[in-house]
Amino acid sequence: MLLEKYKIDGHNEALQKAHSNRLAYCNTNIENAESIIEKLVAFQIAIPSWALGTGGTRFGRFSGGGEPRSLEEKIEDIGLLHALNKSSGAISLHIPWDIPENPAHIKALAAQHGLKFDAMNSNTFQDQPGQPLSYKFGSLQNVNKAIRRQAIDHNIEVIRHGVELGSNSLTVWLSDGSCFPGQLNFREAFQNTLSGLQEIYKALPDNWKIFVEYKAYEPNFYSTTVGDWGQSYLYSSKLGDKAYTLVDLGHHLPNANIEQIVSLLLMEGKLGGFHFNDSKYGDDDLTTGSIKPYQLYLIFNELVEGMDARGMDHATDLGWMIDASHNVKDPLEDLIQSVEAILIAYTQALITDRKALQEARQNNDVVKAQEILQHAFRTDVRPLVAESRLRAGGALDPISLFRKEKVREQLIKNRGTKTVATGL
Ligand SMILES: [Mn+2]
Repeated sequence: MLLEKYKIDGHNEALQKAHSNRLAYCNTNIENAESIIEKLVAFQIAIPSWALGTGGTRFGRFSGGGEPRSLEEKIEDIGLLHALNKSSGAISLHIPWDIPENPAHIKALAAQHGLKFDAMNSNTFQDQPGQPLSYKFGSLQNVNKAIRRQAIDHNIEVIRHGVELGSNSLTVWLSDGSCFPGQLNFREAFQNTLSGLQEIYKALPDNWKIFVEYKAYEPNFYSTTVGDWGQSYLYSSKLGDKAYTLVDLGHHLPNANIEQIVSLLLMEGKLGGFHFNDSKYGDDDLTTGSIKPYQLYLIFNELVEGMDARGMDHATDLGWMIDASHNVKDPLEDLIQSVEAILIAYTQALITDRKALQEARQNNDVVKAQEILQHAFRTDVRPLVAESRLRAGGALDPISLFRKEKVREQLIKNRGTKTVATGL
């Protein structure tokens, strides 16, 4: 289904007066509001194809109905999302869940919805039907050369699909590791993984990047072969200039200082991409900003500061993606919430008074430094985010419009109540 422009316009007209009042008040406290709005309009967050259904659980899945049944319907859903918020103009595909049978058609369909193809994701953490060799004991790290070869070939095939769609990056997340002491020789697992990644790296087109994603634990509970940012950095450094570390917010041990990790990776020019989500305990894949919004702000504060220090373009020089999905919300409403939380944290980072912060640091004025950060975090910047949506042609209040237009009810009518989208 499509959300007609006149419906968005009607919704915005009804809310315009109240919005203008809030925006005027907001602007009295923010000096560079215009340039912030421009940056927000440019900032796009890729939506993963696996976030459009309920899931994110290792146990039961409870479909909310109307889930997309095909890649075409996934693109349609992200198109709906993008029509509402104008900040979700990219899709991140997972192979083999979303193999494009007819790439030219898929590319054209995405373009109709204003969507680009962001990073491609390979999958060597599951066995697929008909797959000759099993990844039970790992893929690129495997002691068996033929299994390593199969995993390498799969990644090269993912690159090929991505080239056909106009993507220019590959995200590799490996579940490789061990569940018990003694199971693996750590060095051998590292070396096997490195040489596999080197072969995949060789298959990258010139303008491509490879993102090496790390994760502390799960599904392996004793060791993970790309287990933290240091290990990812080691692989990406050894691979070369096209290789970068990817930070997934849920892939750290509890209480890790993610903002510091981000800062140092940026300093070294090795931060490539980002997976947004939130968590209370582990890799919970909850809605971004739902549990620790202050941490999200602190991360964005380092991102903005570190990118500015290197003269990077906020919108294009890192891969911004959501990686979340769960069982109890409408997936599209959930994604609207995640994108909003990301844009709020980004805006708060943009209004942070860096000059004053630098002065406070220079004077070892710890109280002042904290005041500066918390002032930005406690500023209600939602009117600026809404204004950027309005200017880009989106809805002032996407969730209320989604509900008023009964989008989910229509999707259920078209697709049925029992549909289940591919994903975890
Ligand atoms: Mn991830």
